[in-house]
Amino acid sequence: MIQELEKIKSDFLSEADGKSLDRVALDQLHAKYIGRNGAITQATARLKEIPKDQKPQYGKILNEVKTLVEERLAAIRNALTLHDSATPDIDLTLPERRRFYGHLHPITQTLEEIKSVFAGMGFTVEDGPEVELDYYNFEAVNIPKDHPARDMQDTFFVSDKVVLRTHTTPVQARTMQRKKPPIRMICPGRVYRKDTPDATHMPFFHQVEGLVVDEGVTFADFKATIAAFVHRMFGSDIGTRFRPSYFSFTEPSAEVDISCIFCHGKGCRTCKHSGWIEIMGSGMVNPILFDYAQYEKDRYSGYAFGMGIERIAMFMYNVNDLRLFSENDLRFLEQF
Ligand code: 2NL
Repeated sequence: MIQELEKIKSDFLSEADGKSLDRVALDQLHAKYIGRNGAITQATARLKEIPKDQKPQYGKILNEVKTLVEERLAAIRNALTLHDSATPDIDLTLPERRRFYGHLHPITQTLEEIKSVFAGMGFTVEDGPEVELDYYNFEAVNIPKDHPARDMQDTFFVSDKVVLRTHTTPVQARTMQRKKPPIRMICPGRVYRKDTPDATHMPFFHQVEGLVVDEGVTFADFKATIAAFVHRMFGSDIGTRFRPSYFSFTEPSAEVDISCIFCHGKGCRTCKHSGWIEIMGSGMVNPILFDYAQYEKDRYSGYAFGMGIERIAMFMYNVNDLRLFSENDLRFLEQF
């Protein structure tokens, strides 16, 4: 009986000692010696058949062998675990996983660029509400009660006296009410018009308007400021031209064109073979607006301009459908 225990011990040592075992071999050894039908488990079960006088010695050796097997198996298992965590399965030659970085929306990027150019020329950036009083959106900027722009068809009315602003002009009316000249500001923001979405119309879009009011401000100041803006925004080789136009809040009024950034005036599809692209409306501030602001009409003059950011972004990035900017399709947005 005792010899049997010695044999179990020497068998185990010859199988376990000095060999590099993997997990499968380790599990097999565990089953063979201390599993449910393992040699040591069976030897323990035979304890009751051992004559009483031999029991203490048998029990002692059995315990020694069992402890030895358990300790040895635990040591092998520890070594395997250590090995696994010290050398994880990394293939250092693999290319890194592509990471997803978010970025600014193309409209935001365009807006930030416009803001930085004007900020560089000393303009402040002003903000105002998108849900606006009829008074600031229309009345204070000389759009009279019977003007077609006030039609329910064109404007989202929240109530009789409240609208979703149709332009950022009310921000300028509010700023003039709050501050005395000199004023040198831009106001970027979202505006709303009742339009059915198509490639060139959306019920909301973004505008940047600018306003300068001081003593002795002339149209020449406006031309120089806009030429500087165009050079910084589109390139120093891009020219500007001014065409007569009409806005109720400016007099005289002008559309600003730039020489086509794609064909440099030769004529292409984007500029409809004219060599020019319209980028904004503008003019000298209609003195009627100074009455609302309680500015001295004889003392001050000013110029103002307004541009659609989507329109600018469409030219800069060569995008041909306005809807793409608000659909949030990553296949589109990821290109910027
Ligand atoms: C356009 C035309 C324009 C203005 C906006 C303005 C504001 C004040 C006084 C005078 Cl407070 N004018 N804004 C002037 C001319 C044109 O926008 O086509 N925008 C997209």
